[in-house]
Amino acid sequence: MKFVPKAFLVLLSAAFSNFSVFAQNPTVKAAGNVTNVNISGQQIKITTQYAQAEITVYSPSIIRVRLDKAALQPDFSYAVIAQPQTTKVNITQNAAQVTIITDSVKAIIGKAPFSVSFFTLDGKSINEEEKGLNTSWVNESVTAYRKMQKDERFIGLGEKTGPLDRAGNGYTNWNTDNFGYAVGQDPLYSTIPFYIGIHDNLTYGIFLDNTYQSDFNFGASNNRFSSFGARGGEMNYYFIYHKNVADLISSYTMLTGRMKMPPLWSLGYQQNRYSYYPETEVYRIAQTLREKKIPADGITLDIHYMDKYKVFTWDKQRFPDPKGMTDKLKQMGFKITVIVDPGVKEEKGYGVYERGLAENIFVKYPDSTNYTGQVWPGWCNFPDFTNPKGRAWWGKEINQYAQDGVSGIWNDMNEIATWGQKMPDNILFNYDGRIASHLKTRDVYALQMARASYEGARNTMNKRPFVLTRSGYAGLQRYTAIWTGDNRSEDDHMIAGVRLLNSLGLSGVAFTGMDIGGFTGNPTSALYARWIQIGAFCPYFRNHTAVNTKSSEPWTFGEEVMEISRNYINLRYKLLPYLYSTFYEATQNGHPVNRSLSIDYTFDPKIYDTQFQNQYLFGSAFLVAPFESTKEFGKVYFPKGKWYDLYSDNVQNGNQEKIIQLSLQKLPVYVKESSIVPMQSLVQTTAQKPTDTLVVHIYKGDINNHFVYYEDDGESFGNESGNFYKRNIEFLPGKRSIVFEKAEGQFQSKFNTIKVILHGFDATSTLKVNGSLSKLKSEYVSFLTPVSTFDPQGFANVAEGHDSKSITFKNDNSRITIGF
Ligand code: NBV
Repeated sequence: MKFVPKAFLVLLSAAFSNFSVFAQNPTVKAAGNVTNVNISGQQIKITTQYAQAEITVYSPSIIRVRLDKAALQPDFSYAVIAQPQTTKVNITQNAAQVTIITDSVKAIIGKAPFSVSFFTLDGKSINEEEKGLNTSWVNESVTAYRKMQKDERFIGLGEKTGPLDRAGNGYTNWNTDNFGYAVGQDPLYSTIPFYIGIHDNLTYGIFLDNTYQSDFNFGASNNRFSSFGARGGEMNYYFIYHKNVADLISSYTMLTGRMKMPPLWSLGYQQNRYSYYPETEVYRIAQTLREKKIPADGITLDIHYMDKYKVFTWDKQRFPDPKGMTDKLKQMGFKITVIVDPGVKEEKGYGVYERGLAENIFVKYPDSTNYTGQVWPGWCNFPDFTNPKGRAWWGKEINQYAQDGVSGIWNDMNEIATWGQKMPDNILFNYDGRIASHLKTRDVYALQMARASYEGARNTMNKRPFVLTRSGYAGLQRYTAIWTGDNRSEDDHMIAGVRLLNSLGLSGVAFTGMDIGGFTGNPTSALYARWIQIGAFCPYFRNHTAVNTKSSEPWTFGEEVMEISRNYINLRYKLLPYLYSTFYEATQNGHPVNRSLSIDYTFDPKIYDTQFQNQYLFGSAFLVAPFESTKEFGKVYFPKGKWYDLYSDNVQNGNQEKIIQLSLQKLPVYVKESSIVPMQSLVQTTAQKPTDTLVVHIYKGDINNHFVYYEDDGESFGNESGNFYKRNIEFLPGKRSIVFEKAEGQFQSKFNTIKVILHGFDATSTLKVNGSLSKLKSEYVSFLTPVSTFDPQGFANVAEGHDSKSITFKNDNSRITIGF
């Protein structure tokens, strides 16, 4: 053996075997031991040997942890809008630890070395520091290592591909343009660093609010820890503890905000392609939709409407009179959404560019020259949306669209995407007065663009704007809907898309969509039909396809596919009262519209099975089982409870799997027992009034249920000051009653009559409305329209309906009790 100096051996063993000197490791640095603790109300400031920390109680269920090698910087977040709530909390300390106890959770801050772990009040471990690894830095990169719990599952993290249960996988957040992405690609377009951990009948959430490139490791290639971290900035996370996933989403959206009521028209069917032009083509699409009786509310204009792709302009050859066109389309019941890209062409005399230069709002190199990158219009400058002046300038430019009668703004390419897909690290952003590099700003750029679009549109359009974005960051739900970018016309993309929307829903974003039919390539007729069916059960329902692909309107795949498409779009329109109320719920508690089964059936291992992980609830009532269009049979898992087949009313008991025969004409959809589903008559556009009867379907079951029915004018901001109609509807099997509580709000419902349709009730039941006996009527119920123009054996069967009972009464807004 060669001679090794003793001192060196001592050092080596200190670095690798003795964790207490871990902090002195020259490559991996940690906080070291606590040297000072300062408790003030709900906040604790801590100094350690090598770091500073701040722990703040935000609510009984939310505790925030900040940690940095240097002193903590002034606090600032683009995502979090909540302030800490005054919370009853007990903070004590001894030589070894500081203990924080709220009404919901206990946090223990270890002193030697500094560590943070969370426990239930009765001492069960929820989420703990992984001893020895702790939170540490490698250069500027900071990572929190948490102990991997037995059989721990991980869900959420926003727009991430992969399985519902993310255990065993790792992910990166770095907003990226991904034309025709692979089905398992990571990262995609947007960043939501919030995930939910599940183990031992416990659920918790972690939101890492750090806008640098971030990384999450849920046990990929290791069985020791899960970790989250970022390539710069401070360790800044919110730990949330609740007994169920739904409450975790509520607390997360309490922090990062909830969506506002969308315009009703944006929930209707949207027809889109890259690109419809000139205006006669737009009229042709609108007219054909009407002629073929395919309900629709929106047409979206992609980049070819612009003059040489210059944002805030129109190609005057193709669209000589934008206002005239939007007016005419409005008369036909259509609203126009236009695409906007952040790149502003560098061109003398182009007003938008000149005004941007004058306001000095473009992103800059450190030598104060504007950064120039190439995209659709050629060489462009990029507005700094993290500069309040930049957002205000953009907002004013939106006024042009408002004047032109545009109703929606579709924010594309905002990752930022440029040709070559490489932006220099050193370009500088205002970051609301805190000058930051591209490394810190990239992942929030799109959020701030969506904000500028929302605020600009809100100020200039006088009506609720519809805003859509491709990229974003945590909190995007406050301003915008999101779609999942350039998917492919392939079966596995359709199914993966469902999981993307479900994951976004777990991460606080309710208003989500994917390109129905697929963006790149051409779908088969069967795939198109299946995708439209699924689209009818997605929050944002837009058909879209790339340039140079086949036409992709519902009528281009033959008569049968058109019938199928129409049937499901019809159903979507009839479901609007249910859907609009479900969106209202999202505005109140952040719960998504597309609900992964992990929300309600968190501890049922079956729902994570790859065979069943794509199933979801659309709102509270509908269990959707999406299958590839190529399959003839599919296996559905019915979670606990009873489930009605939407089409036949046959009842299926839960806690079991069932193989079903699939058909092109029918998407497997089931209704949960005790569900309350308000519906309306068919309309061709939300601009058309339905008949004045609200039809409320009640599915008999053994569990209590309630549904908040919500209505307003669908377009103004009056709802924000009480101009709405809200009514709690309860199904109480124990009391054998259905209760319509007194209506609340100043808005007069458009429905003068209420018809209750009873599913699964005894045909002989007698009903008492407010105590007096009422006669039930027979009712034939079919959710799909019977069609007999072709293939009577196949398709007509799909309209299979069933007999039910109904009762009708006047909607006088008073409390009504129906006894059965
Ligand atoms: O603006 C054209 C497309 C648009 O249709 C698509 O939806 C976006 O995701 N856009 C991307 C630009 C690049 C397409 C290759």
